Amino acid sequence: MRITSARVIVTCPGRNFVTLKIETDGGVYGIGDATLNGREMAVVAYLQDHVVPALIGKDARRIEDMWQFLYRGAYWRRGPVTMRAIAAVDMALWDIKAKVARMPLYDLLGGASRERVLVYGHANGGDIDETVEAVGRYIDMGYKAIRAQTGIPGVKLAYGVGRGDLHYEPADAALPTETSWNTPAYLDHAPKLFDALRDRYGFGPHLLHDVHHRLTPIEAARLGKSLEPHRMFWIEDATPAENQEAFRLIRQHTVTPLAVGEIFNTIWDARDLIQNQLIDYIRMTVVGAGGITHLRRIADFAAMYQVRTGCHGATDLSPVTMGAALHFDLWAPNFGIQEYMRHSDETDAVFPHAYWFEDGHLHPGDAHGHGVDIDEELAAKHPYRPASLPVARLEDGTMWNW
Ligand code: KDG
Ligand code: MG
Repeated sequence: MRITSARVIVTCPGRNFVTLKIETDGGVYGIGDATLNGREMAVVAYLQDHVVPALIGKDARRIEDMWQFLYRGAYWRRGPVTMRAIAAVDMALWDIKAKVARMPLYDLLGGASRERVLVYGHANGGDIDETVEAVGRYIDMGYKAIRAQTGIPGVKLAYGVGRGDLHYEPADAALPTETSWNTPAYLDHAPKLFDALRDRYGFGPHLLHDVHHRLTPIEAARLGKSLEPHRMFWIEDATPAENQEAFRLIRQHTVTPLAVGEIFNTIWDARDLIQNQLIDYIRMTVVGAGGITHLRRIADFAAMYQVRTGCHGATDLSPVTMGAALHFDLWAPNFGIQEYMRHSDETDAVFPHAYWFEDGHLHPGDAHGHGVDIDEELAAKHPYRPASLPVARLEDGTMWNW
C-alpha cells in the first residue's frame, strides 16, 4: 500500500488548524493534525518543503519505520515544529491502518481498557462569583471534573478567563496581546476561589486548576500547600519545567497532585519528572508528542512509575487530535483524565467526527480509524488568519511567562 499523495490543509473555522491528508493507492486515506498555536505556518513549511516529498511512494503500513525515518532522519530531532510534523504523519498512518483493518483505532492499539473517557471542562469568570456560577453550569451539563480559573484583582486579562463560557481562545490577535501578572495577588486570591467552590458544591466534583507556568518552585509549593484542604484533582504547570528538578522542591512541600507536559515534545522532556515520581499526571497529547507511536511509549514508561495520563485538549488541538487522543485514552491502562475544551460549531462542521459526550465522559465512537474527517470544501471557505498567543509582563514591565 503506497502513499500516492499528501496534502497540507490550512483552515480557520473560528481558529487556525493545520491538517495533513495522506492518500494511498488502495484508495484509503488518513488524516493527521499538525496545529501549533500561534506558529502554524512554520509547521506548514516543514511539512510541505521537507516531509511531503519524502512520503510519496513509501509503504503506508510501515508506521514505526516512518516515525524513525522522520525523527532520526531530520538529524536535529525534537522540538515543537518537528514533532508536530511527525505527529501528523503518524496519526494519518494509524488512521489508514485501522481503516484497512476495519477497526476503531483503540481496538488496533490493544482494545478498550474502560467503557468511556473521563473529561474535564473549563469554567471561568471575571471574578470568584462568576466562576462559581460557571462551574455550576458545567455540573448541570453532567461534568464530573472541572477546571476553574478566575480573574484576579489588579491583573489585566488573567490567564484562562474567557470571552464566553465554553470557548476560551487565547490566540486573539495578529500580534501578541499584552497581559499583566502579579504573583502575590494571585497567591492570595486563588485559594479563595476554591474555598467558594467547595463551600457551594462540596467535594463531589473533581476540581482542577492551571497555573500556566507563572510561579517559581517555592511559590508553587506554597500554592500546593494552601490548596490541600480543597483536595484538588491537580494543579497544572505550577512552574516552568525546562529544569525538571524544580519539581522536587514542590513535591517536598505538598501532597496536592501535579500535572505537567502540554508543551513537552518527547519522553526526554519528562524522563526525570516521571522516573523520580515528581508528578502525578503527564499532559502530552498526540499532536504535541510525535503521534500515537511516541505517546504510547511515554504512557508505558509513565505506567512503571504510577504516573497517569492527562492529555492536553484545548481548542487549538484540532478535532483530529481529540479523536486520536480519545482512542489512546480508551486504551491506555494508566489513563487519568482527558481535557475537553469544546470546539465551536463552525470547527465541528469542518471536522465531522465520531466521538460524543455524555454524562461527563467522551467516547471515541466505533468508526474505523480514529473517526475524524475533514470537509475540504468547507475548510477552503475559512482562509488562514494570523493569530498570536498573548504575552505577560510584571507590573514593572518585566517579561514574564504567559
Ligand atoms: O495554545 C495554548 C493553549 O493550548 C494553552 O494555553 C491551554 O494551558 C492550556 C490548557 O491547559 O488547556
Ligand atoms: Mg495548561
